[in-house]
Amino acid sequence: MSPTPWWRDAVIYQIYPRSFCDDSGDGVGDLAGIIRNLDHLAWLGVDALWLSPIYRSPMADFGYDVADHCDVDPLFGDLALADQLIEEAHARGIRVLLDFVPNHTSAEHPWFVAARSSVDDPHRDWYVWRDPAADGGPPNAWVAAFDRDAPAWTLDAESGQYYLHLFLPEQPDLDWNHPAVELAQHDVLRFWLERGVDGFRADVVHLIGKDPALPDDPRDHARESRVGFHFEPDRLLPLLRGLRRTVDAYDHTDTALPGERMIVGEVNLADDEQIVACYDEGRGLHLAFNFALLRSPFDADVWRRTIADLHAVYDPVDAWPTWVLSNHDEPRHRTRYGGRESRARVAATLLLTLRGTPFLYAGEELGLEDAPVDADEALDPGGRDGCRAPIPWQPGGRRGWAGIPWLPWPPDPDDRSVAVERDDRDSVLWLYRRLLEARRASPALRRGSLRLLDAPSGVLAYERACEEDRRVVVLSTAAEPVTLPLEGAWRLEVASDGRGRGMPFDGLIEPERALLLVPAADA
Ligand code: TEU
Repeated sequence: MSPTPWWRDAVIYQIYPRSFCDDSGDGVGDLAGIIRNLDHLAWLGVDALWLSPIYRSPMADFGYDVADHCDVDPLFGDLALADQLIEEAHARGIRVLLDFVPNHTSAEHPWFVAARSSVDDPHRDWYVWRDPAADGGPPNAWVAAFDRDAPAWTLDAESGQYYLHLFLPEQPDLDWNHPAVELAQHDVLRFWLERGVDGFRADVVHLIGKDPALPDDPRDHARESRVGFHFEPDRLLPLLRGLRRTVDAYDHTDTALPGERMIVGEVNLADDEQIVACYDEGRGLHLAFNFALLRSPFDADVWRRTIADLHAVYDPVDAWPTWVLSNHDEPRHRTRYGGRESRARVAATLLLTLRGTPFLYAGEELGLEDAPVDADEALDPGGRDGCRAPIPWQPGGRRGWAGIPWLPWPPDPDDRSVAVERDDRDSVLWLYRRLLEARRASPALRRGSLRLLDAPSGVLAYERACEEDRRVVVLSTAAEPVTLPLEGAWRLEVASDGRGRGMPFDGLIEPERALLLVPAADA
């Protein structure tokens, strides 16, 4: 692996295809809608895209219930459009990651249809089947995500056995203890690697290592979805090494953007040690999601502890961190912060200046909030519609969508549209563009060290350094202005509120403001 593979320097932008842009007129975002807006993403300055699933699916979990891993659902387009998207993104210097869903398939996947057809079918053991417990109920006490009152098991009347599903009954878990499952899923990776994708985001990849005994949960996790704590390294790490070998075998193969392929694992664990174990000192995942910022309040002191704790675990084994504020599963961070745009701007400055690979979620660069979706209009079984509202591209009418979108618009869709914010140099969109530009221009921000600086409560300050290149970030979540004297003379390179660019830093940090500082001599 080269000393600085692209994915250590990159800013990766998540697209939830259904909600990005509709070109076909059916009100659901599609691949043509993404292709149509690649120039905007190049203008913004992102380095890679991660597309949530685009495969054939009954859409019980909006694509995370895959019925054919090697075909594009007609809602999104077809394989030719997928090839065109990869080619046109590469032509703009943008890499493409697809979502790899290893832990489960759709109940309508041919593998499960065969498995369910007979206890003797060769595919039967590709899934997790167990006889009922002595009382006739589910084999153990595991509960499913989305509905903690529902067991993670469904009885198949035909065979009298239960099958496991850590998510919906429409999403039966594959059994990765069966070699044929591992082989089949590696074929899926090769199918897309051959088409030139640059890597994968691996959905709940920590769940594929399962002890066949399927032990009951420890008492302190009773009635809690295992997604948040399931970790069986003895079975998981060998599987991750296998995935790594398959992906690395395609490094530097012929594509417009030669270089490493990579896997970023969605490891929904909260324990830094467990997450780092999945990197396995370079033999496992290239990257893993760290959801600490996504789960923390708008609080400089919490962020400081989070950063210090993470680097104490990651740095000794050179595990390269990731950082993320929002995704398609959680309320958008601006909504989490009470709707205050100033807070979202501060968080964006933090996200794009920390040591590690930042992930953006489409729409955060516009300062979008969650769309209000009434319970009786909810479509998602996980209650996540609000953060999946359609992206407004221009003011008025259908806002750049060919059809009427599948979900309500987010608040202020005209003022928050791409076209309006592109014309407003003080917009959130321009803040993201400036931060991405500053990051790209600074080896310190892309790959430098991070040193936390002394600061009063409510203020976070850190220095990034790489050889001669240095930056300092200071931010405040405090309610009152704070003075923070710094060694040396510094100037504002980027301010979260857009004010004072190029001005000397006088040591004053105002509430809900973040400053990216460059040495005065360099400014
Ligand atoms: O998410 C796993 C996961 O942790 C979420 O289900 C989370 O627990 C829940 O959304 C909290 O609200 C991945 C995908 O990101 C998610 O969209 C899928 O629904 C899920 O796996 C199953 O594939």
